[in-house]
Order: sequence, then C-alpha cells, then structure tokens
Amino acid sequence: MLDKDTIVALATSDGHGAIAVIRISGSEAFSTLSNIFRPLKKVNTKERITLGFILDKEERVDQVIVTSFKAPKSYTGENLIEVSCHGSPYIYRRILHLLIKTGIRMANPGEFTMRAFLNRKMDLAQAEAVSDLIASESQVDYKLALTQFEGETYKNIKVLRRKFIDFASIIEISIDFSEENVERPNYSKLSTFLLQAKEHIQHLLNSFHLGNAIKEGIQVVIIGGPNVGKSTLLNSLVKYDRAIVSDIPGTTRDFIEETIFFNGIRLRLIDTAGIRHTKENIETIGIQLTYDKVSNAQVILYLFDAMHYNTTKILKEFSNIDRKFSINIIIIANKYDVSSKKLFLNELAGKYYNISAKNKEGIDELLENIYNLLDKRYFKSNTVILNVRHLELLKKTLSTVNNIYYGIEQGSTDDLIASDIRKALYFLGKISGEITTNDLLVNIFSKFCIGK
Ligand SMILES: Nc1nc2c(ncn2[C@@H]2O[C@H](COP(=O)(O)OP(=O)(O)OP(=O)(O)O)[C@@H](O)[C@H]2O)c(=O)[nH]1
Ligand SMILES: [Mg+2]
Repeated sequence: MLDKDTIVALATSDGHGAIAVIRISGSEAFSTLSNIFRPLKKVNTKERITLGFILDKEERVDQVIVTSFKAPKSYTGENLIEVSCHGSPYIYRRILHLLIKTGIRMANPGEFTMRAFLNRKMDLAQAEAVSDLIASESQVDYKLALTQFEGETYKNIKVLRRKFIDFASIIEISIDFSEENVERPNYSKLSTFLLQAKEHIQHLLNSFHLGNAIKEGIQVVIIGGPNVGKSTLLNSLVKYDRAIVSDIPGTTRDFIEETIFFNGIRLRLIDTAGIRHTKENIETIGIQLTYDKVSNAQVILYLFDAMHYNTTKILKEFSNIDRKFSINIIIIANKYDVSSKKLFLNELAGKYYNISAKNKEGIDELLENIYNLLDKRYFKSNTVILNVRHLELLKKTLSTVNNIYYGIEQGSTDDLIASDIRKALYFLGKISGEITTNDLLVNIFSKFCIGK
C-alpha cells in the first residue's frame, strides 16, 4: 500500500507570502535536492538547517533555507526536506518545476499524512484530525481538533478494543480446546464490561451532534412579525449593514446568513422573512424557508415591536414554536428607544429582553444570553467525535455490543459470541486504522489539500 516514490508539494498556501515552504519526502529526497541546491558553506552533516542557493544550471533561482529530517525522525517517517524560499508564486513554481525535472513526482492530496499513518507516526483518527486542525477558524474549533489530534477521544476506543481481544482469545481457546481442562470464559465479567462499553459508546454518539454544531457553527435564527426590526438586529450583531432595512413590511424575502464569533464560538446568524399570513407567492416561500430554518436552529431570537404588540399573540407563537421544536427561545422587545419606557409584561416576566436594535442597545447582553443558553459540556470535553465515518462505525459497534450482551443473557453458544466479538473488533479497528483497506485510505486522504 505504501508507495515508494519520492514526492514533492508546496506545503504553504498558494499565493504571495513572506516565505513559501516546499516539502519533499521519500528515500530520494536528499539526493534529489542535491541536484539543484548549492550550500553557502561546506555542509556539516550534523546540522539540520542549511543556507544556500537553488540553481537552474548555473543561474541562481533563489536563496533558500533547507531543513532536513532523516528517516524515521520526520513527519512522514521517511527522509524529508523542507525548502523555505521567498514567497513568490513565480519562485516556488520554478523550484517545483526543477524538482519534478529531476524525476520525482507531485504528491497527491493528503499523501504526506497518509505516509505518516502508514509509517505508524500517527493513527488514522489522528491523521484525519490533521485536516480539521488546518481548517479550524475559531478557538473552540481549534481545541476540538487538537483533542482529536492528540488522540484523547480514541485512547478509550483502543482500551475497549484491547479488552475485547482479551475476551475473544479466552473464548476462542475454550472453543478450540473444549475437550481439555482449559479456563471457561467468564461471561458475567464480559457482561459487566459490555455495559460499560455501551455507556461509553453512547456518550461518544451523543457528543457527535454537539461536536458538529460547534464545528459548523451554532445556528441562531431571528424570527418575528414583519417590520419588527429583525434585519436591523442582524446588522447590529454583525456590526455592518448586511441586510436591507426599510419600514415597508415584507422587506426580507429570502433568508440572510452571516457568521460571527463570540467567546471563541462560531454563531451562524440567520435573518428571515417575517412570519405572517400572506397570499403573495414569493413571500409565502420566504415564510416557509423561515420554518425550515427554525427546525434546524439551536437558538431562536423571537422579536416583537415594543410599540405595537399583542401579548396573547406573542405567547401563542412562543408556545407553538416551543411545542413544535423544543429549541432555546429568547423573546426580545425591540425599539424600546421609542416606546416610552422599557416594557414590563407580567405574562412574559423573566422571559424577554428589551433592546434597541437601531441604537445598538442591549446587543452585548443579548450575545451573553445566547452564550449562556448553550450546552457547554462538550466545549471542554476531550471525548467528542466529529467524524461521520467514526459515527457510523460506532453505531455498528453499539448494535454488535447489544447483540453480544443479549446473546449471553439468552445462553448463546461460544461460537456465536466469539463471532460477534470479532465483528465489534473489526468496527473499532477501522476507526483507529488498525484495520484498513486501500479504498478507505484513498477516500480519507483525497479530501486533504495537496502538500499535507
Ligand atoms: N426606533 C427604532 N426603529 C427601529 C429599530 N429597529 C428597527 N427599526 C426600524 O423598523 C423598520 C423595520 O426594520 P427592519 O429591520 O427592516 O425590520 P424587519 O423585521 O427585518 O422587517 P421585514 O424584513 O420586512 O420583515 C425600519 O424602519 C427600521 O429602521 C429600533 O430599535 N428602534
Ligand atoms: Mg428584514
């Protein structure tokens, strides 16, 4: 499965920058570079970092710094070189071209990390976390990716797998040597372990929904009647005029989405068409879209106009949404700058906030309130799964664990139990990469960027 070609790619992003880094990995890495590199001083073999020139025949292309990592002490576990050149696309493309001309080839997407996995520098779950780490845009994204990369989530999976192996071997021995006087499997011990395993896997499955909400962003949807100031609130939250605001009811037809970060968390704010009964086609579509967005939201901001409102209607809509979607809802009385005083509605006591979207009053408090509503258990947890592949495998493991558990309860044969344990081992092994197929690896690593 491990391709022996020496490969090269740009490791930094394409475009102008202070420096660009070109990475070469494979047994021919050092000899390849020596064809086009002249050190400034005589090379001391103990030194890892060398200053010198990349040459195209005798022409100096660029002054570069070469960092060498001898196998197996490198990211890929192979001989690896990083050439840091000046960050001009013309320069790094010319160097890449010179390297390809010496006979090495361009790396496929994710090929460096795939080699790191195949050379046992990291397990599969860690390798997959590398791409999340690169893609992270907020503090919370980053922390999640880091815990995945450091393998915390998967340590327990490996422990589970090892315990299954222990049980499997005792059962297999007892099957093979049933005539002889060998230890019988201790099924009550296995049952206790299965209950713990079930709990642990269930916890990981539960973490997926929230883990992904964090990664994709917490969806915060602004709803309310026409003209109550939904678009104005969106603009105040994103701090620029993103949505059109006007005093004509029905201004927003389609929904408008913008991302902001608050306390390191990505919030995806969505402004919608006002909810009202209308015969106009386009507006009806907008209102339908609002309902769709509400059903996927984590937080709803329900806005009403402090000058014109009907408490009975607000309460009715509030309980409708609450009943239908059971989502966190924040009720907001907007435009309090023009209402004579801050509203106090007995019926809604403790459930709503006064703001002025137009004058940006109450906005920071509103953000704090949104943040306080979020379930932050998983933000700091180091056992969160983010990966759909892992989710599917864990679901299969859980159902197999259930089968083993009930099998034991119903006095199933050693053979059947052993075969189910092998199944669980197979699913768990596919998460960590202890069991892989070429197709699986190609599928995972092809999603990476080139140079990683
Ligand atoms: N005085 C005052 N006026 C506001 C406030 N917020 C919004 N408005 C005004 O209310 C009108 C409607 O604002 P929009 O933000 O377009 O309202 P909307 O809810 O998005 O309306 P539709 O998209 O039509 O459903 C505009 O004239 C705004 O300037 C506020 O806090 N105070
Ligand atoms: Mg609007």
